Amino acid sequence: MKIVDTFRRPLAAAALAASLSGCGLEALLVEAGSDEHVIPVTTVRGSVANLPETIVLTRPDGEEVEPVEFEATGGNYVLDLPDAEYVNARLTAADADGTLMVLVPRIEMDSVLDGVDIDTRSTAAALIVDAAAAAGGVNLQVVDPCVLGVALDGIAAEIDDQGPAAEVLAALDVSGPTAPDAALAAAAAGVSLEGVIDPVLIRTVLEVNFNEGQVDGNCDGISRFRWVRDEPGKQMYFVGGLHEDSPVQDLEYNEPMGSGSGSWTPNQIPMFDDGTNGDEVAGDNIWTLTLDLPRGARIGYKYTWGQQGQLWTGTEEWPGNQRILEIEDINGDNFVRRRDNFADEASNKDKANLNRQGMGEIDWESDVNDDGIADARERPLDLDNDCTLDDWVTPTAIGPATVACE
Ligand SMILES: [Ca+2]
Ligand SMILES: [Ca+2]
Ligand SMILES: [Ca+2]
Ligand SMILES: [Ca+2]
Repeated sequence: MKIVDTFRRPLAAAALAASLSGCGLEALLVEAGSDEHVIPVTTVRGSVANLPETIVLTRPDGEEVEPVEFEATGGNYVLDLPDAEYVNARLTAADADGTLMVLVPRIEMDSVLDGVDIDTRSTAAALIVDAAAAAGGVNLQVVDPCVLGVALDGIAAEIDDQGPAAEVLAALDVSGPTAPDAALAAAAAGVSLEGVIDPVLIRTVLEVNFNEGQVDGNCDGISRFRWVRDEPGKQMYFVGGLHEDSPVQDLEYNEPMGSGSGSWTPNQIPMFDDGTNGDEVAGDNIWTLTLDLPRGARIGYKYTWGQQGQLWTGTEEWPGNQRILEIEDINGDNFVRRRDNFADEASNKDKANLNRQGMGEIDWESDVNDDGIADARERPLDLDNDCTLDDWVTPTAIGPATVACE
């Protein structure tokens, strides 16, 4: 608790006395000096980079909390709030030149929280969180404050490391405050409000387009049924396993890829085209499998069009060779997303690769089409099937891999 001068804040004291009646604290109030009463408040302190007349606390539901007392001198402020716990609160400091803000994950009841600095840096972080919340359709009311705290720490580290968040800070127009949408979107892509990003595993979303009329890495039309028998009752399966070049060799990761027995078994691991399990659109003939794999692992894989338990012949994209993929998040969105066209033999196929710009084989570093993206990595999506990759697209049908927040 903290002493507040009741001459300056008689209303607050009266309200408090009323709220305390019945809980045994009236005696304390009566026995206090004539000009000082014991008022429990929750205090926040820190530096503030502008000259606000007051600082407003807003709860995530939009409710504004009137301060009990506010003082700012020499670039530092003390904000006394009605005694309560505040979760995912926003402090806003406005002056004639603009508005600064800070997001605070948790302010404990009857406490003094120091070091809540309000400046362009905290404002950039708040805007990035807002952009991440908007992009993910997440309301800060339901975000675990521990998760918000980790997200803010991550943004601070990214500002220090000159990552995308630093660009938001550099571009900040404090009078708004606003920042360019592209910079905000790039910084927000790395922010998870649904949980703490798993430092070991990364959500890997593998998609294969089985539509007629797709083109391969040479921009030639693909014949889906060159190696595959066109029979009714089939669906898409995935099969693969850790590659012999993988620095990670924990065999447990082979099971969900269909090679838990020690060898690849086709037509065991179904892919989804029903809008579940990370599949973005039901029934669009783009099939999805979501796996959590170790960051840095290397896998081999291919797709089969078959019936559960069917053998290789007449179901695999092509016989003999495999696709290769390094589990590395190139665009920093906490996913590895790889979309392939079924039976594309000019893409990330390791041997007998038909890309005319290559030498028939690719390795982990190959960039056969010279677009700056290694062929064995995730890549932007080709959204219009013109053989030119267009945009990185973060999956929206499923969240990233997370761990408990502590
Ligand atoms: Ca689909
Ligand atoms: Ca990614
Ligand atoms: Ca490439
Ligand atoms: Ca394109």
